Amino acid sequence: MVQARMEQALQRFLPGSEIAPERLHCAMRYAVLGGGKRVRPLLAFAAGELTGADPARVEVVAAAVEMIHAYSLVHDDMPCMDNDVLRRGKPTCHVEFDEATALLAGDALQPLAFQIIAEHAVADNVGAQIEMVRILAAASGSRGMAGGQAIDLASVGTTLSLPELEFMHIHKTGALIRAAVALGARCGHVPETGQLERLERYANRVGLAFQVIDDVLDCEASTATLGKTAGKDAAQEKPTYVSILGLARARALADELRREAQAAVVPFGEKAARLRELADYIVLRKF
Ligand code: GRG
Repeated sequence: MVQARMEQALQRFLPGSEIAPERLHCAMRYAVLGGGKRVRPLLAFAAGELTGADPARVEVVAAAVEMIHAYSLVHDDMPCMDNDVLRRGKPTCHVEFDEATALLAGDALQPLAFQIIAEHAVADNVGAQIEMVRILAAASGSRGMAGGQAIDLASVGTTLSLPELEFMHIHKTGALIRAAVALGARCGHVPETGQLERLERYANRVGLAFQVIDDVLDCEASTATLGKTAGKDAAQEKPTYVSILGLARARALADELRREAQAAVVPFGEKAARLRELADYIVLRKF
């Protein structure tokens, strides 16, 4: 099972809590281990299945993506951003430790992601491996996730059009999801251009569907089910798919995105079965 395998891999890649500086390493482990749906690793493994990738390679890139994801959650939860106290059913990192330690834990998780990709042979040649580092860097930076977060912070209390909302989420949530698929696939036989385009279309639709459902669940699910504070978007006057479309149309949009994602990988046949299943999971999930 991918989740169990990832837990073991992440345990291994993260510095032990007995290694100095112990408090920082404890905070990094706290942020990454023992929680989370591991959606991005699941996507990386499914994309790797499509290209016949060695799971030992996929494990490395999936762990790297998950470290970037965990760092983003730690920073997002801090008082200067979303200011939340609950994440994955536990106190957020800055509540459990302190703000400076949480900031540093995020800061240290980010380079560790690139370090593990650099230290393991995840591709057949150095050029392909550097390209994988580039993909993760671009997805995380100002024209990827961090840029999307900046747009998100600036949008509080404003109204966004649907295309503006989509632009924000293609960056904030979508960039790392697309990177997970791209990196997982590149651990195997590098797909031809047409195949890569299909995979990118799949990842783009799944990334948006993930966010639409995140917005829906923020309205419909409880804090206990989500393991994070529910109802925050409305309380903070954030523009969301639900605030723009309403619940029913937001769900319908997620379903349309799911069907588009699945259609994009039909030509791959059985090799894409896991990717199609994950599109279902992302839209039908309850938390
Ligand atoms: C601080 C640079 C920086 C970026 C933060 C990802 C992000 C950007 C903020 C998280 C806040 C949020 C609600 C984002 C929308 C969707 C999302 C990424 C949810 C959390 O991801 P899940 O559901 O979390 O995969 P788990 O805990 O399951 O890993």
